[in-house]
Amino acid sequence: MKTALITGITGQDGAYLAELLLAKGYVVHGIKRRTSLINTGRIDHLFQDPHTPDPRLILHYGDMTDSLSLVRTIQKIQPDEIYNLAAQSHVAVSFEEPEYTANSDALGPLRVLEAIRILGLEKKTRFYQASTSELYGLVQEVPQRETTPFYPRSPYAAAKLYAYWITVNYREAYGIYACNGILFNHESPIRGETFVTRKITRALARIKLGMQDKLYLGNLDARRDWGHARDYVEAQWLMLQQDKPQDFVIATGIQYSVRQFVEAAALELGMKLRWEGEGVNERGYDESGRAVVLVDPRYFRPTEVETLLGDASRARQELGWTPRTPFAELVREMAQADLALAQRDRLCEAEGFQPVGGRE
Ligand code: NDP
Ligand code: GDR
Repeated sequence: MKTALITGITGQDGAYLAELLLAKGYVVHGIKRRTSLINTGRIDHLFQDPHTPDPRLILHYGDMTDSLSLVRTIQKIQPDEIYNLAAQSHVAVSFEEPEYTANSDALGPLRVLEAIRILGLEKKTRFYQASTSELYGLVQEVPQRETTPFYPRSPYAAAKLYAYWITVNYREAYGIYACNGILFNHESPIRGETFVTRKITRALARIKLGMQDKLYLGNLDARRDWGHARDYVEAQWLMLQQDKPQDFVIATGIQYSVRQFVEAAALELGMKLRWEGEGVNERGYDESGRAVVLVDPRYFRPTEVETLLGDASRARQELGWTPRTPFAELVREMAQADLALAQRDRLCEAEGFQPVGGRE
């Protein structure tokens, strides 16, 4: 029975990966940070009472900015595999919190790699680093593959660039089985609510039910290669099962604009959106002429990544990995899940209860 440690287990990918590894028979440990409200909602369905004998999902308090907690947990668990998913993962927020982003996203992975070394686990523990298509930033080649030069465009991407290279360096310097998954955007019904796809499906569902009247977005022309998180965590696992460690691009090879995502979600929810004009004044109107989608420059980024498109040929050839969920299915799953949540919230409100959740 293999033992895995997932940092960032309470996040989108952490939840899908924990589910996958438990299904494969792993003992799964996760690091969660202290928060003032319990935030294990995404993994509650996997919860195992720690009082039962030999639970297979065990959570530990820790933080990517706290070396001691990382060393202590890794020493205790002696994991076969570490999936380093924890990060301040919001690109726009990284412009507001650049130092914290560097601490958690750049130095965090260094701390984990150094813990493997300090504890003498170089030959035992395999390491996965959650690298990102944001590394390509101002793109130098289309589509982007493992050999495409990087050009980061945010404090987040710059921090992830350090993490990418420190992973390569510890592989070469100390012989650690360490690899980077260069994952393009991947989404799901449990995507954080302030990433654009989830923001769109959540808002349109609420607009449809009359619980909200507007959706403010930033750059509608940004293009992304969007896949499903469920498919992408499988690639993370596959990367740690090979004979030799390598870095892989994980992507669908198809891109859509933010505007196209809005249109696909509206179609799925049976809402007709009419687009008018060009540029920042552009608005979407519903059938009765009500403005629904508006551009708010507050959501523009100081430096933007306009377009990303991945080529996952190496993953297909060497890992046998291909994405399974087409774009329309991803949008459908997200829109229907958010419609169900909006219906629940509306029922709560009608009965005089405050729905759970917060606001951006
Ligand atoms: P999420 O934002 O959903 O999850 C991030 C996780 O990291 C959460 O569990 C969060 O905890 C935890 N975390 C954040 N800061 C710290 C810290 N200082 N110490 C400990 N834990 C921390 O991200 P995703 O699941 O979407 O992404 C997983 C990883 O993959 C991230 O590193 C992200 O940068 C990277 N990535 C994501 C892509 C995507 O499209 N989803 C694409 C490419 C890379 P909490 O729940 O308390 O906030
Ligand atoms: P991204 O995802 O920055 O690609 O990072 P996000 O969904 O935040 O933005 C995608 C694109 O949409 C544009 N956009 C908006 N974005 C947000 N969040 N809110 C808006 O209102 C809005 N309007 C337009 C953005 O400008 C951008 O061009 C995600 C994260 O998961 C990272 O951690 C990961 O590394 C990359 O994907 C790959």
